[in-house]
Amino acid sequence: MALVIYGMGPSPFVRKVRVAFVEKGMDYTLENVNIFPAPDWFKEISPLKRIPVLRDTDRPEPNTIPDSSAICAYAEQVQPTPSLYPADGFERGRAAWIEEYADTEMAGVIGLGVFRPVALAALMGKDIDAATAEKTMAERMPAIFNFLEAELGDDDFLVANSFSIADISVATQFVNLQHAGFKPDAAQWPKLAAYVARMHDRPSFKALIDEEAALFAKTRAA
Ligand SMILES: N[C@@H](CCC(=O)N[C@@H](CS)C(=O)NCC(=O)O)C(=O)O
Repeated sequence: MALVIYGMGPSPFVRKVRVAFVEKGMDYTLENVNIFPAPDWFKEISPLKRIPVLRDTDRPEPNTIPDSSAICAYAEQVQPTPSLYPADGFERGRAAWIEEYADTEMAGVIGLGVFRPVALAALMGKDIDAATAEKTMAERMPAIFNFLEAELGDDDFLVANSFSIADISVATQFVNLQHAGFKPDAAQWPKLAAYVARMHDRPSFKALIDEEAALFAKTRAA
């Protein structure tokens, strides 16, 4: 199987798919696509003009799947082990809920309120809007941190106390927060802060975080 992921490194959704593939030991090639604006050929395989899109070149066309959740579900089917979805039906539903929470609520608040005004602005050579990021951290992020701290309880992972798509989906959003220079305060959210550090220490995340940190450092130095 030859798998191509179309996307850009700093996208949390592209990272989510790349981490899932690495955790499953699946090889892939990343093909960079700049979506600002999306080229015409890309719009044909991504009607919502969003990244990531997967192409399985071993299949006849149409051989593409857009959307990180759809791509990860496909990966689970073609490479069932290690599984990233709880075996128990109810827990699988919980994992899907946490994935959705990360992909909508966290991505919206972190993406628009923190990552874009600070890290993406720097990457694109635009003025940094630190005030918007600080306001989001003060007014919007505490509810997210509170929710995740409570969900974790005394467990190491978010659902069924084992590593799953829920952890990948949440932890990838925290990478974008970190690129903007923010993380949960360990004094206020100790379990969440330790959890995020643990997730980002997994080889699958660490390799990408290091790769992306170099990109942001290069931009700052330019
Ligand atoms: N639900 C989609 C969201 C993907 C998404 O929003 N990607 C962003 C980049 S992080 C994008 O392509 N934005 C371009 C746009 O909205 O025009 C997924 O899970 O893949």
